[in-house]
Amino acid sequence: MFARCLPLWRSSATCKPWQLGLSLHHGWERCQAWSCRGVNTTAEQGQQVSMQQNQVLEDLEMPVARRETENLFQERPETGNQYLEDALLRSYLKAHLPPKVLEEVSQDLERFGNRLLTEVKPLGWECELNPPVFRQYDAWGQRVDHIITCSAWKRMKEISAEEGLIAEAYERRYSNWSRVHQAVKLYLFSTTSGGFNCPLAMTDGAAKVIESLGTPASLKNAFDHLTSRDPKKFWTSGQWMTERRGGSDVANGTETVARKQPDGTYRLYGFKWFTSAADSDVTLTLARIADAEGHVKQGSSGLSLFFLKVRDEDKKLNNIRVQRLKDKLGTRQMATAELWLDGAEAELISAEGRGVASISNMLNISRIHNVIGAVASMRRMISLSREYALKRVVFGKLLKDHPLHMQTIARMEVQTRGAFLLLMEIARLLGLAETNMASEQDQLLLRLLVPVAKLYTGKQASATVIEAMECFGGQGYMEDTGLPVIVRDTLVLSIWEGTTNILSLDVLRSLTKSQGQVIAVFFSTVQKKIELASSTAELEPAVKQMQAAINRLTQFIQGAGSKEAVTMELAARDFSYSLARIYAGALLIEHASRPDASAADISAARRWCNQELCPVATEFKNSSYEAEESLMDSSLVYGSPPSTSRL
Ligand code: UCC
Repeated sequence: MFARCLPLWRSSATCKPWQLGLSLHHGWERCQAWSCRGVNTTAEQGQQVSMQQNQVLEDLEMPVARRETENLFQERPETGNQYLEDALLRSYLKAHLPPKVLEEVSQDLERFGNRLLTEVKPLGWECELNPPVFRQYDAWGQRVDHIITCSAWKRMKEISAEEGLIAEAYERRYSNWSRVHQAVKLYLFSTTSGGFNCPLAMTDGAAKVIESLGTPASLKNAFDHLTSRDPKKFWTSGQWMTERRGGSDVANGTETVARKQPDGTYRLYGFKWFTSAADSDVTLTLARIADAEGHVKQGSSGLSLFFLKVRDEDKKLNNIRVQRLKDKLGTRQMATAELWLDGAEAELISAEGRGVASISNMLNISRIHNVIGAVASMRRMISLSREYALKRVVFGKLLKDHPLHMQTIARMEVQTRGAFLLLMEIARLLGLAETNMASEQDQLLLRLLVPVAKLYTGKQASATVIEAMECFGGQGYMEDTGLPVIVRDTLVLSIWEGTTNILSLDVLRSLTKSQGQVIAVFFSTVQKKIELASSTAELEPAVKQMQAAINRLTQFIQGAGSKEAVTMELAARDFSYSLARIYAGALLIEHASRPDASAADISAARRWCNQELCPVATEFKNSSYEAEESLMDSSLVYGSPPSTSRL
């Protein structure tokens, strides 16, 4: 059938009435008549062709010589209120929030959606056009190290405070639902924020660390600033973790030394190689405390956590020198700098040697923000693609009437739905944990799902935004459409806050630390969620696929348990992907089991479950994690058995 269709479809595709000298509408009808049923537009769909499309087609009918210009004119895809246009988001909130909370939150989100459209979006573009500038010396040769940001960036900071983008999570006016409310606002804000989502991620992380330390008196003022709704009072925080020796192996790469002062404060000396949002007011950072002889302890247990203000009351840098701004592929709106700490005054805020464990509270929050950014980018690109498909005419019909094009967007939609529900699940669990309503199981699940979701959605987002860019043809590649900005800014999501492999190892860390309890909770939760589908016949195939995946995952875990530790390390990535796909599948099934679930909800769950849900079991069966295969990995990379001296 397909083979028969193809030449006909191709002839339809190349049917250009103006070239044939036919009346356009007759030519159009002929194209229609040639088309294959189910592949091309039906007569009924043809009637829906808008006035706008007719206009486009009439323009094309005009002989070239009479056209004023031969430029390519296309309609700009315009989206409306992001909250109102997001059916999945609205149905999620409706399904989960208590009615009173839903009413208030919906009103806030609708209002915020309008503000994003009218006020924030143009500011975001201004941030892109006016990236930060570094001025090292003033006109008279004085070293000043000024990072100059544009007015729109400053306005983003004020708007973030006014909207309570951090405050919402700490005021907890909606109790355990406050985190969901905050996450949704950040999700809506993300792609129009002009990169301001980055400082917000770290600000939230810093507030979380301070709160988890019991908000000590010395940090109360900082906490109030970080969680303020007053634009004049609101502070943002940095997170200075990366040094010259790299950003992953923090335990061995951190060289910064902290020297204790007679008044009990510390002075930090070292070089921070990658400090995002370097214009922030305060920061958290790691350093090794030197003893009386100046010796420091190496490794993770030598690291402690410090809080410091970047500038003093007179706006002078706190014994910090800016070496240069980083020249990044994306997130260019935001100043990332290399900084020398040359005696920066700091306060020790963790127990000595507990730096990594203490900053992990910040990492987990900024990783959740990373998930927010990933889902937001996917949703934004799909919204724009969807809108464009309603306007763009190719081969005689709107893109939306090309089934292959719709299939492409629908596949992205399924991925985005899975990612979105993962995000909401994490926000829900975090909200429970922060209001003492989380069971031990909830807390374990949260610990597991943060790295799982971060690593998985980061990859999904990169793939999705690139696919979506293609939906605009060459226009998607044009800088001034704004689409490449979203693509660039998305590509970092699988890198910062821990790369995919580092996060996969963190998944293993959560297993080891809980002595396997996290995985038991994972299985029981997934099982409960898919049982909800028992009365929805259309979900039966999806449930079967999930059940099979769960069995395969169980077999893998049992099988891997009898192997050397290297097996789990080699399997970490595939294992994490399996957890992500199975858990997102369970969430999609849960969402599709609601009495008022739509056909699209059911279809999304079914389609999600059609993919390979448990890649780790397949690769285990292929012996991919055996020692010989590991050696072969190196041979494939280097062309011959690797010499130990070179590696
Ligand atoms: O800073 C960066 C850019 C900022 C921009 C942010 C913008 C985000 C915007 C998003 C919006 C769109 S990038 C910096 C990125 N760097 C990282 O993410 C670090 C990656 N490396 C790791 O995560 C490593 O795996 C380390 C640093 C955690 C490994 O350190 P250790 O010391 O070798 O690991 P240990 O010994 O396993 O862990 C030390 C302690 C343990 O606790 P105890 O001692 O009680 O057993 C661990 O359980 O820390 C605990 N721990 C954790 N706890 C480690 N990780 C975690 C965790 N994730 N959650 C809870």
